[in-house]
Order: sequence, then C-alpha cells, then structure tokens
Amino acid sequence: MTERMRDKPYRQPTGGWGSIKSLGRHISRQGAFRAAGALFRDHNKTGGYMCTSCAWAKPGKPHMGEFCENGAKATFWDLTSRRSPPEFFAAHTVSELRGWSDHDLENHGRLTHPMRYDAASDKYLPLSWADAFAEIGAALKGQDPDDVVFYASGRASLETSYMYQLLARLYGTNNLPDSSNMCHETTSVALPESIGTPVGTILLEDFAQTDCVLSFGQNVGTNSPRLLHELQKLRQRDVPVVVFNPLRERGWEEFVNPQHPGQMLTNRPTQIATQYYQVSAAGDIAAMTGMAKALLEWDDEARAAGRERILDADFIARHTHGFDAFQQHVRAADWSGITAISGLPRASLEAAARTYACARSVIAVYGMGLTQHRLGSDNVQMLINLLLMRGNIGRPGAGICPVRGHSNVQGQRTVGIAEKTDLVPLDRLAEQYGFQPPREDGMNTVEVCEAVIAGKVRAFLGLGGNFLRAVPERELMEEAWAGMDLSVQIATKLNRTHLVPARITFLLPTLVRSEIDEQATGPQIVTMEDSTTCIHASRGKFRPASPDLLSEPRIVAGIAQATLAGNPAVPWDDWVADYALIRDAIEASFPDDFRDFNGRLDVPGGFARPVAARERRWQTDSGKANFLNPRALSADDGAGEGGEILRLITLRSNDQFNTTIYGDDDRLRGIHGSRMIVMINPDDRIRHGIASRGTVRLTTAAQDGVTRSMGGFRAIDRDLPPGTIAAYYPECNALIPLWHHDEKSKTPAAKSVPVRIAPD
Ligand SMILES: Nc1nc2c(c(=O)[nH]1)N[C@H]1C(S)=C(S)[C@@H](COP(=O)(O)OP(=O)(O)OC[C@H]3O[C@@H](n4cnc5c(=O)[nH]c(N)nc54)[C@H](O)[C@@H]3O)O[C@H]1N2
Ligand SMILES: Nc1nc2c(c(=O)[nH]1)N[C@H]1C(S)=C(S)[C@@H](COP(=O)(O)OP(=O)(O)OC[C@H]3O[C@@H](n4cnc5c(=O)[nH]c(N)nc54)[C@H](O)[C@@H]3O)O[C@H]1N2
Ligand SMILES: [Mo]
Repeated sequence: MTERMRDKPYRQPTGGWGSIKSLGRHISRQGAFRAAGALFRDHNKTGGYMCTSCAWAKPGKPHMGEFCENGAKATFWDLTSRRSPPEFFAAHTVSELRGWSDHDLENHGRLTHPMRYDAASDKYLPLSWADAFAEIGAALKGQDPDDVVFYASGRASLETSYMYQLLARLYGTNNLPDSSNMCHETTSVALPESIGTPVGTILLEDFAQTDCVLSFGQNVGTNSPRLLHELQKLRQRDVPVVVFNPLRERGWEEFVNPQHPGQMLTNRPTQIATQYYQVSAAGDIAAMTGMAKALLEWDDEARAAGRERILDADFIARHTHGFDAFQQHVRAADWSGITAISGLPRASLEAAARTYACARSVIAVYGMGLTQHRLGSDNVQMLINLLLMRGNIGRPGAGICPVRGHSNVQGQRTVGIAEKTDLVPLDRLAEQYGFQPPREDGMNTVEVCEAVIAGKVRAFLGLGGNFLRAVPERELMEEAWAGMDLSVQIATKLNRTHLVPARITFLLPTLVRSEIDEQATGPQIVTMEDSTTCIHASRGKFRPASPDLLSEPRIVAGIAQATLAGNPAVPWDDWVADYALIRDAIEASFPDDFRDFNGRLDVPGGFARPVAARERRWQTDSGKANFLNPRALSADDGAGEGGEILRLITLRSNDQFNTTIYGDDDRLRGIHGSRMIVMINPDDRIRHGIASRGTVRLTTAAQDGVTRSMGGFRAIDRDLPPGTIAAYYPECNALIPLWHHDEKSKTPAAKSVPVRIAPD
C-alpha cells in the first residue's frame, strides 16, 4: 500500500471541481448510477429522503443540489450495485475475512440475507428470519438483563430508536450505550451544567444574522460540508470567521461552491477563515482563557474611561451565576502558562478576542477537537463562558453550535436511547405500557468495554455501528468479545465487529434510508433530528438491495416479540404496519417535543423542538446560566507532558464515514494511497531522528502495564504545532487506553493520546 502513497499539500479549494471529479469516480466504482439523478430530485428535499451522512441542518428552501461530496458518497455507498450474498460467505471463512481491510469488507457490497455464524465451518450460513428471531429470543430469555447490552450507532430513525429503547426497558435493562458516548457525550454532560440544555441553541437562520463565527476543533470541509453554504453566505457579508485548529484544514480556508456555476467557471474561491490559529492539541482552554483575559482587561479600561462596556454587564447580572469566581480565575491565570499550553502568542489571542469583542452576535461552532479530551467538558464549558461574557446565548444570530455526527444521533437520545435514567421519562413509559422499567442507570460505552473485558457482558445487540473498531483498547476488546454468549448485529454491510464472533452470532441485514420501506399500509416514512433540533421526514425512493431485507422497525419488533411476553399496550405488529402509530406513541411519551408529530412531518426545514436556553430560560440548579471554571489550562490534564511525549490526534480523512472507509485518499490534506500515515511537524520529525516519509512506530506513553504499539506508519511533514501529531481513526484505536477519557462524560480522549514516536 505504501508504494502507492503520494503526498503533496492540497492547494485547491474545498468543493469545486476536485469534489465533482471525486464523485464521478465513486459513482462508477459503486455502480450507483441510479442514485445520481436522485441527488437533485430527492436528496434532503421535502418529500424525499434525508441524507444518511452527517446531522447538519437541512434548509427549508433547499438548493437544487442540497448535497455535498461526502453525503453523495455515503448515498452511493448505500445504493451500490455490489452485494455480499450467502454465496460470498460460503466462499470465505471468517478467519480469512478478518485479514481483509475495513474498506474491502464493506466495499464487497450490501448484505442481503440473515446469517448465523457456524463455528464448525468458521463460516456464516443463511437462515430464515423466523428462525433468527426465535433463536435470538431463546438466547435472550436465558440471560440476566443486567448482562445484556443494546448499543445504537446514530443512524436509525426516531421510530426504530424509540422501539429499540422500549425493547431494552421491557426486557429489563437501561444498558443503552450509543455512539454519542464516544462523540458529543461531552456536550450532553457539559451544556446542561452550564446552560441547562444538552443540545445546541442555534437554528439555521441564525447564520443569516450573525456577526462573527468562532470555530473550535471541527473539520467542516469533510464532516459537515453543507455548513460551508452558510459560511460562504456570511463571508459575502464580510462576517469574520475565526478558526482554532492544530491542522490547517482546507475546508476552513477556501471553498468553491459546486452549486454556483459562476464560481465553478472562474474557480475563484471564497476565503472562509479570516483568522486561523493553529492551537496545540488540548490547548483550547488556555487559548480561550487568554481571550477572556483580554476581554476583562479591555472592559476595565472601558469602564475607567467611561466608554461602552466590553462585557454584557446587564446580561451577566440578570442571567448568569458565578461570574465573580470566573473573572478571578481568569485574572489569576498568567500569560506565560496560556501561551505555552495553547502554543499561541499573546498577540494572536488578543487579535481573536478583538474580533469577538467587535461583533454584536456570535455563533460558536465546535466538534471532536473539543469533546474528545480528558477535560473535554471543561473545553465546552469554557467556550460557553466566553459566549456568556458578551451575552451570546439566547438571541438571534448568537449561540452555541455543537456539530453532531451521525444523521440521527441527537434524535436517538431525544426518544430515549440513553443509559442514564434521569434523561428518560420512565414514569410516563411505565404508565403508557403498564410495566415497571428498570430504575438503575445502565452502562455507557466505556463502561460496556470495561464489562466486556471483565467478562461480565454476556450478550450484545448492535443497532448499526462497528463497535469493536470505534472503541478504544482494541486488542483487549477483541480478545474478550469472543467470550460472550450472543452477538446480534443489525447492519447494512460487513464490518470487523461481525468477524469477531461470540458463542452465537447473528448478522441481520436491513434497508438503508433511501430505500422504499413497504409495509402493510404502504410505503413508510421515517423521521430524524438534525444538529439544530429540527425534525425531518424521510421517504425512501429506491428498490431495496435484496427482497430478503427487513426494515429496522420490523427487525426490532421481531426480536421483541420473540423475547418478551405479550403486552397489549405494545402493538408491535400494528406499529410495523403503520409507522404513523409509532409516531403517535412517541408523541404520547414526549408531548412537549413532538406535539402534533404526524401533522408536522413536512414543515419545510423541519420542525424545531423547544430548547429552553434559546429563550434564555435556564434549567440549571442555580436557575441561571453558570460560569464554570475550568479545572486546568490543558485539556489533556497533563497526560501529554514531558519532553519526548507527543499528543496524537486521531481523526477522519475526507474518504471515510467513521469506520466506513470509502478509499485511501484524503484529498483535502493532499494524502493519497495510504491511511497508515502520521502527520508531523518537520522539526519534531528531525528531532526524533526520522527520515522524511520514513517508517515509524507509535507507542502509547502510559504506565499501566499494557503495551500499546503500532508500526508501519509513514511520517509525512505537515504544518502542525510542535508536539502535536495526527493520524487516522479507526486504525489508531489500538493505541488508546480505555481509561483515557473525558473525566465527566467518559467520552474517549481520542484527540490527545500521549505517544512516543520512533523509526520503525
Ligand atoms: N464525511 C464524513 N462526515 C462525517 C463523519 C465522517 O467520518 N465522514 N463522521 C460524523 C461523525 S460521527 C462526527 S462525530 C463528526 C466529526 O466531525 P469533526 O468534529 O470534524 O471530527 P474529526 O474529523 O475527528 O476532526 C476534528 C477536528 O478537530 C481538530 N482537532 C483535534 N484536536 C484538537 C484540539 O485539541 N483543539 C482544536 N481546536 N482542534 C482539534 C482536528 O484537526 C480536526 O480538524 O462528523 C460527522 N460527519
Ligand atoms: N480514535 C477515534 N475513535 C473514535 C472517534 C475518533 O474521532 N477517533 N470518533 C468516535 C465517534 S464520533 C463515533 S460517532 C463512533 C462511531 O461508531 P459507530 O457508529 O459504531 O461506527 P460506524 O463506523 O458509524 O458504523 C458503521 C457500520 O454501521 C452499519 N450501518 C450503516 N448504515 C446503517 C443503517 O442504516 N442501519 C444499520 N442498522 N446499520 C448501518 C454498517 O454495517 C457499517 O459497517 O466512533 C468513535 N471512535
Ligand atoms: Mo460521532
């Protein structure tokens, strides 16, 4: 693979012809020609299907091409003409398939038939759906519910997710971890403490009214490219965009909108970031403290001179709690610590603060670069502190904008997929369905991993996802996984998790969202929630990849009926026949969020769930928005300190969706033909005696008796802050200790793994 590797920094803008060319290649490789026309007709359109890729908001008046390069790739990947039918499994043992790459496994095509692992032949063999459900039900009946895990990746609809959480609770457990536990759980824990809501406060229309965007640790060009449409529009109004990111991500630099013929013809890009700060990994608390310090100084000066205040004193007095302690904390922080940890000079932080202070309304956008750290919650809360200083929450054009990952990850939590019982209206579920739901908190993802390694998890059901590739501590996890009694994987394509069988293992293939979901009352609609709390309907348009596929609601109902005693209040069959009835049930459980659910399916741009902080109602202990002091200046809490230790960022390429690897290219970073690379600053490389493009080994710097080491990476020079290196997820997950996570939310700290580097 390394022979084919090419690397040359990419100078072209994001979007533009590069993205059109890349799409052309993907359509033909996947044989997904039928999908191409639909992109213009149905993709993210009212009456069409919602993109399965990211959770970014869908506008009420969509572009004709309301899609991006990566959303289109995800659609082609789903609608491929390639298949992995029973004959494929007959020809390959599971041990053999374990030698295939993540790309090759999924690229072989859609799963077409329910399968069960047969240990004697080491192969997956087909079986009927009825047998699969009966055997799963029998196996689950023999387990203690506390030992069973119901995992959800964030793609399944609100309807499926609601049924899935109900299945788990009727069965007797709150073990409902989800991909969010590795992602924005930090947000879900940090925001309620600060502002009393677990989700972002902005709506799409706020971008039209904002005067400044701050961005921390999010890669817009790859992971939420349609957000570039909003950013481009506000740049045309000359609104400043201030970016903090250790890497120079092309998406934040320049964009050519493929939807604008004029711009495509001239290829004259829009400059997105007006100020770009390459903060050190885990240096954001320090950077934001520097900005806050500058604001306080200028406010002192303004007050002394009788000029207009820099702080929004009225907002702080009326709406917040803890400001005095916060300002003392910030005043006490010294610039030398701030500049050392952020890696940024004082003048840069003052320039960023100046732009912030000059803007009336500010939106702060962030992603995994803030959440996936040992003090990730402090990162998020410090960003809120910065917004609160100038009253930038709860008014038009201002607010906090966590950019969510999976297309329905936020919605799954809204309808009850949560291991924490205080997030779920258990009393209402108890009344609605006449049962006693379990009242103990379940396990989150990290706790599930601990329990798997300890041999305490006996059965694992996965509603989508690729758990073993996504979690930390890969080697111990794969070893322990095989000791479980039961693994049930509801999936669209084959992945590594399916190839580490438990004693009994089922692979249950399902429809994708763009496919027609025909049930007894006709084609069904499903719904999902975007990053801005707006709920959208989605209607499949394509013939299913195989006649043997069942929809996700049908599969969840099948497992439930085979496992649980009958309950007249839970009409699984009626629900499957007509998903509108599931939506009625959701509305009954969550009346505030889903008032008139079926009546509002086609509101253009989706209908927004109410968010109290958006209206400056603070559902916190203090009844106010809380200034909260960060516990340290460095978000890695000292883990990456010491001369030889580097902070490894594990991140996504432009050619993947999480563990789904579309190809080996990362066009926007100028890397082609290999994913086994480490991006490194040339000074760091030379200091460690590594040749340019030399082969290197990374070893985790942790004294816990476990050796975590991976060789075979190529070192590629990139403009990165000293001490910060970057490589791809999921390849690097074997290097992340399970205990290396955000302290409050247990989100794995995948963005600053302490490692040593050496020639290999
Ligand atoms: N095409 C595509 N779209 C996706 C996904 C995908 O894999 N492919 N995944 C989806 C999912 S589930 C999610 S959660 C989102 C993820 O989207 P992002 O939040 O963008 O996640 P990452 O790609 O992991 O990259 C995070 C960014 O943070 C920067 N960063 C790393 N450490 C730090 C730090 O300490 N400080 C700062 N300021 N920046 C830092 C990295 O350089 C990188 O640019 O995207 C979603 N959308
Ligand atoms: N080191 C490191 N680790 C990370 C991260 C990181 O940045 N760095 N990011 C974390 C984040 S943010 C996340 S969200 C997790 C992702 O973790 P997961 O959500 O568990 O992983 P995915 O790769 O999204 O899951 C892909 C699989 O889902 C199945 N699938 C796809 N579509 C559907 C569908 O419509 N229905 C069903 N039933 N199955 C489907 C396919 O079989 C596919 O193989 O990884 C986390 N792990
Ligand atoms: Mo995510």
